[in-house]
Amino acid sequence: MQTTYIMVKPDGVQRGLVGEIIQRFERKGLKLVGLKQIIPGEKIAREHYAVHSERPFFPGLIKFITSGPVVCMAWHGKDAISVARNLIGPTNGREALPGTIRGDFGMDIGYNMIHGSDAQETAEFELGLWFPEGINDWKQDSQSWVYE
Ligand code: D4T
Repeated sequence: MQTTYIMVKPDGVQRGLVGEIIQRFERKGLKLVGLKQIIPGEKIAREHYAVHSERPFFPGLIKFITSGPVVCMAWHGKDAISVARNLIGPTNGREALPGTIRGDFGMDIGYNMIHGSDAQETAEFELGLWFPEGINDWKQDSQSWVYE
């Protein structure tokens, strides 16, 4: 079992896609263990995207991610990290297949609506960064009909 960090970015919030996105994770069978809306400050944005700090798109990326509210989520389940990445689709919406979130709603790489952790270590780092208060441990009864 894994927990992954998922975030609806400012473009997804502005476009009113929060409910649509949450529904896809919920329907898949993942368990919601953390949810909140925040307007990220520059410090947390820079920490989150530290791996890209030398890339030419970094300043624009920080400006974008701090431009308005994001919706921070933690989702738990079997192989949750790769399952979530598959629901999200590849970085560029024009190349993402229909059926994925980016494939259904996105066109440009800079406005790709959603972030999902890409590995166990990054998930742990990002959950600690965005949910310093911790996430919720609870039993969802319907999970016994999701996993055999
Ligand atoms: P995130 O990290 O937001 O889930 O996206 P990906 O994992 O799919 O993609 P990424 O880390 O390579 O890129 C992070 C973030 O930067 C934006 N970006 C990326 C951009 O604006 N221009 C670019 O050329 C690239 C590569 C989009 C996502």
